[in-house]
Amino acid sequence: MKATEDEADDHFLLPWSGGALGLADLAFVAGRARPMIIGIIGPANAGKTTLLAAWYLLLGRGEAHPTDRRFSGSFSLEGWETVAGSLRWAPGRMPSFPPHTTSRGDRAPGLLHLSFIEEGQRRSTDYLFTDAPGEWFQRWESNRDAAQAEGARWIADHADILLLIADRGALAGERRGAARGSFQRLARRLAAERRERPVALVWTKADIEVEPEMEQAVQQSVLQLMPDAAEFSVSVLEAETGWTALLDWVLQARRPGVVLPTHLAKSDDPFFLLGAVPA
Ligand SMILES: Nc1nc2c(ncn2[C@@H]2O[C@H](COP(=O)(O)OP(=O)(O)OP(=O)(O)O)[C@@H](O)[C@H]2O)c(=O)[nH]1
Ligand SMILES: [Mg+2]
Repeated sequence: MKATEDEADDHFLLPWSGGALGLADLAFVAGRARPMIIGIIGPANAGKTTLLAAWYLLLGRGEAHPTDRRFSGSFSLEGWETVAGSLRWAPGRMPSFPPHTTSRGDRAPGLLHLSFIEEGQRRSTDYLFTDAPGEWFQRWESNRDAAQAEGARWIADHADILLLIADRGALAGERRGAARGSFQRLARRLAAERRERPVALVWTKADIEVEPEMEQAVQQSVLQLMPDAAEFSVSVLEAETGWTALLDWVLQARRPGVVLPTHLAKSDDPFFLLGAVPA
């Protein structure tokens, strides 16, 4: 991936190190304008980290071409390399996958940063993608206030765009009944928490066949509660699946017109420093 010269000044000459960003780094990214936060919500093993890794690799290889936008830098290249390191796949061949995301008792997700510049614009827009362990959402789906679901609550509170992951592997597997029940609880929780934010149902592992009744039940559980939800399917075994379409949708989604009260900037939560910066 290569940034333009302008953007290189902007991004790459900063003395930045480290992997994914943490909460304390948010104010730094938000120095330009409030970034868009993309919350990736799904159970353990659903393919959330793989989704991020695949985007990074496809962008790096020039195989994902978001409409009217160019990649223009990242503050978390090391973090991207860490998630993508094991996913160097060739079309049609089973890749090795990123390791399970561990929570280490964290209270907020790892954040991976990308910025894109829209054609004809001078300023780029920052995007932060959450990479959170599925266990957080499995606690949160049945109890919003569950202990050790703090990170899931953080995402539900702060994300601007929400991706709800449906794992075709789990929904086709031996424990598919339990996987469906768990997905439906998660969809209900998300519907209760989403406010007007854009939501997409994202089927991962599209190479795996799911019974049509199962597919319909899952789809319905989302559409009944969130009729405006978009829908995408992706698979790392099929590079031509919806990777670019989903990325396009994310990059074009707009946050609902919420104006954060400025007194939030005095909060102890570093996220609210973002409220102090005009979008
Ligand atoms: N068949 C198939 N398997 C996939 C695909 N993507 C991911 N997987 C499998 O799903 C597993 C879990 O993927 P991850 O991306 O680690 O899942 P995660 O949602 O980040 O999981 P946690 O970090 O545990 O919450 C991988 O190790 C692969 O075995 C895919 O496109 N097709
Ligand atoms: Mg993960």
